[in-house]
Amino acid sequence: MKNLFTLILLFSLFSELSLAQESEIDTTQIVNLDEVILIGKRDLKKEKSIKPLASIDEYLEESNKITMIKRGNYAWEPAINNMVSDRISVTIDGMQIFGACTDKMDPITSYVDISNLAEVHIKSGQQGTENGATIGGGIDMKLQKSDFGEELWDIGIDSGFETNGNATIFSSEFNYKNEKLFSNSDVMYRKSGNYYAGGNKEVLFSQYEKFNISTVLGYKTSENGAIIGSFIFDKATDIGYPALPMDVSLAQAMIGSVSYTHKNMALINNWETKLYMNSVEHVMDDSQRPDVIIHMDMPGWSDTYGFYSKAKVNKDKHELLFNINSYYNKSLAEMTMYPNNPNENEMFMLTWPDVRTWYSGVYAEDNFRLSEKENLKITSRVGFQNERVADEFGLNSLRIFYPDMEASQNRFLMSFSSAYEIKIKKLSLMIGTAYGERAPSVSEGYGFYLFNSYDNFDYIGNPYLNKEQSLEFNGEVRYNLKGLTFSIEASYFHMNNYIIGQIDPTLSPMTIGASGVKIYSALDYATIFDANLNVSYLFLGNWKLDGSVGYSYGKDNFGENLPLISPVSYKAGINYKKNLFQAEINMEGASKQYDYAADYGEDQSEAYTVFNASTSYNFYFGSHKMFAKAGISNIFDTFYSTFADWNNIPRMGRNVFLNLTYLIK
Ligand SMILES: [Cu+2]
Repeated sequence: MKNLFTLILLFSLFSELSLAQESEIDTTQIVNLDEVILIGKRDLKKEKSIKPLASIDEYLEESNKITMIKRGNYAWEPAINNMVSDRISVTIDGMQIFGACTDKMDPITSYVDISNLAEVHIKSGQQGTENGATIGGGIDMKLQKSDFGEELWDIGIDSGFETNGNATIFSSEFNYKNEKLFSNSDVMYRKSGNYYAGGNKEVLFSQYEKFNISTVLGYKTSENGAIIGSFIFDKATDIGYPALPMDVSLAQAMIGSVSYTHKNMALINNWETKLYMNSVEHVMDDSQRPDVIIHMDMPGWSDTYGFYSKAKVNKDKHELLFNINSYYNKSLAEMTMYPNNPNENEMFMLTWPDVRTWYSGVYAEDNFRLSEKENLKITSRVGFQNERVADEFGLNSLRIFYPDMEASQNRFLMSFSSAYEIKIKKLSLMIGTAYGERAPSVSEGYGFYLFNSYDNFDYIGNPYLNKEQSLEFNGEVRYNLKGLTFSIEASYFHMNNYIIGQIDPTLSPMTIGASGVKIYSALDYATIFDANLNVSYLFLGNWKLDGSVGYSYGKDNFGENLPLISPVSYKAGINYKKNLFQAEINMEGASKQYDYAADYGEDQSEAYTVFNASTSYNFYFGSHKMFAKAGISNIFDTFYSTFADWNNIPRMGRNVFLNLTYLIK
């Protein structure tokens, strides 16, 4: 808390000092509900503190709406409004894709790399339902695509090095376009050894290696029509998860799509129809770990086939968007246990019993400009979902607990949101309300003895769970004056039938050493509240000051704390930019976690503050460009772990990095 006050004091001091020299930039605009993170490793104008070759996870962490849950140095799990995987919708360019791990080791974000992407759109709560049902919000990662035009090509070569973990990054890309054709191709490779926490403490099993290749091809079929195909192959191997009892020997995805886009038809400005399929394979591995009592093989597979067709219509004061989508997913995971005693039998289980999920839905959105200064945005999604357990053995296993369980079940899912925005001089106000529903995930509905190392319980799914329902209120106030931007945003969620695991004392665990068995069940309700305060200030022409403070609150219906809710967190930075040179110093930290969820197996995280610095320069050699960025993170080599670190694994200590990107045109 002391740090926080120092920070606020510093802010007011800076504001006082530089009030006389305000910059002329006025960024007043109606509140934008969509936060966009630009993924531009070669966007030379970018003044963000991030490393250009940072992982997608590090880019996402820049967002105030997102926190990343960490089980190691790879494949962090994004949370929006303090809600993770099952409660949020994550898509790649509108395509549904689901991880193949029963232990959430492979969020969708781990199957792409920044070389594939142009930007990431983040929408909070029910504003994020364009691509699927959600409670917490939606993340859509937009693929990098050129447009047709005058003939142009470029080649990019990038490399990065980091001292902590001896991490190396190489990537290369080739882009071409003309009036009829475009293509974007890239390869990316990352490798890191074990990283070291503050005080030079090695974090064992935190290494990884990743290879990604992608290509997008566009062909113009007529004046207004185009066919675009995309393909991503992503393969990570030898990934350590220091927070978990197992590692991953292979996490691999193939993600493909073909789409047809037509522009400027009678009423429709843009109409895109896409067919897609993707296949994910995930293989867990405990063979590197010492003292394993029973070796286990735990592979998982997830295949998804789908389509969407979306149309944008601008008519009078309405900006309309319609999206019809459908997908079919097949999730299968198994576990084989090999006892050390050769006289005992191997044990085989289906942890995900080949669950087939078929979803079809319609989304509509209207952005209605009521007047020069007022805007009303309404969104709605209606969907139908069928789930079927396709494997007889898996179904019979679940029938041990649910003898009358049917193989198949149907649900209707609904969502609605509205937001009203008004601009009064330099002030923008937004208030919104929403209602949404989600179906239980595959693990929540059909999981079979899924070990959770966070609370040390085996989890069993529950096919009789009701839909989770969320009532949401949100608001935002934004104030712009010359170089000063100030905003506060807040969201409140009241969730009925809140799905969470509850102890069943009559059952004994399958995992040796586990504390017991939890069955997914529903609380009457739970509430989550988040608020964010952001300030940015441009002064003296070249300087920029940024700061943010976040507050969250989460309780169940007994008044007990929910797990994985952030304590008070803060960030502040000062940036200097002149011509081709840029430098920045920033700090980030959090208070002690006072409201931790002891009842759900969580322990308290301590307060921390870390400091980072970086500098960059753009070099021009004729038509060639080089962008160099160097920096140091966790300057004082602080040993710390946050509320979002699974089983308190410590974060990275001091790290010096250098990123070079070279562009030939
Ligand atoms: Cu896994």
